[in-house]
Amino acid sequence: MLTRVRRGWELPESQATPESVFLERRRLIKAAAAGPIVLAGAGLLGGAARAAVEEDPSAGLYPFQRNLRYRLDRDLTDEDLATSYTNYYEFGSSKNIKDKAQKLPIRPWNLLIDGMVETPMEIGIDDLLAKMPLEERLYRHRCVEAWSMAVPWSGFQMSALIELAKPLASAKYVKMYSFLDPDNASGQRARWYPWPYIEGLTIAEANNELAFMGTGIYGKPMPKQNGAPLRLVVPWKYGFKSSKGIVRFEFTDERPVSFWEEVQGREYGFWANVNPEVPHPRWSQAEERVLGRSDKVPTLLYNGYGEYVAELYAGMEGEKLFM
Ligand SMILES: Nc1nc2c(c(=O)[nH]1)N[C@H]1C(S)=C(S)[C@@H](COP(=O)(O)O)O[C@H]1N2
Ligand SMILES: [Mo]
Repeated sequence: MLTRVRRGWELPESQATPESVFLERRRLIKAAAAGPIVLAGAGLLGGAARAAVEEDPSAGLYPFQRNLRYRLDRDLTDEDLATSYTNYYEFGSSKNIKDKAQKLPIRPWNLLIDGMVETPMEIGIDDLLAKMPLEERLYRHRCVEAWSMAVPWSGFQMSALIELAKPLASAKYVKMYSFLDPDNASGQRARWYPWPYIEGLTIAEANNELAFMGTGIYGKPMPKQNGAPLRLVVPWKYGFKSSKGIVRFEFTDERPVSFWEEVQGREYGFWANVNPEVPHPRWSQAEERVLGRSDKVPTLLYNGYGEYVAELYAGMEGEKLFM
């Protein structure tokens, strides 16, 4: 009989018990012990392996300790699927952009934090990682195209970044800019799109405990096709709000117009909260196709995260909260 030891992030949620935390810790300790040997050995590695180590100096930080507060109601999506069926229009409009995305250089990667903040700053991704409270979270992800997945994200709570940025009291929104690099991102040579990709949240949304900055997935650094080295993860909103390849956080008192809102404002709005009862103008949002499964499951209001976020929208009935 073939048996295989599952790693922590492969455990279905039903098995994510305190025991898995213990096993996770043991694995972390082992990984830490192995760390220096791996690094010392890097000098002996062949060119390709050495290049991999050099390109992502954060690799040794993974995996992060899982935060068990965030639970799933379904199994994790297969890693190969979640990292090969991806939306990233900077590299084209198909789901199969994995190879093209490898062209994007992700070091050095500097983040600009500016606008209505106490002191604007520029910080390299690795310096930022060193300052942030790193953890792993299991979240559902619901694309506006009615497919969904459930994945372990590595990263940090966005509120820690807001705290570092120190926005002024007058700032109401954080506007996120993704990279602009048409030489390496073939999709950005399509001039009819308003590059760079822009998204935004209210400061209250960004400070909600669910708002997460993703730096990795499945216990490893983020693959380029999933938005390395830094992406947003806001699981109660349609997937397009979760910008990949972010380079700038601008604090502002003006509501940002997001990429898809500018492309097609009749179909995509600023809030984009998940709601099965509000159809997209061209299709129903009542159900979703779970990647890797053939059946469909009902979509939940706020993608099932209402207990965390519904209060953010109290008294906003006039707004188009669900598109
Ligand atoms: N910069 C950028 N971010 C993006 C997109 C994009 O095209 N460009 N696509 C969005 C959409 S529509 C979805 S569903 C998610 C997909 O994330 P995944 O490929 O990691 O599943 O990324 C979002 N972030
Ligand atoms: Mo999406």
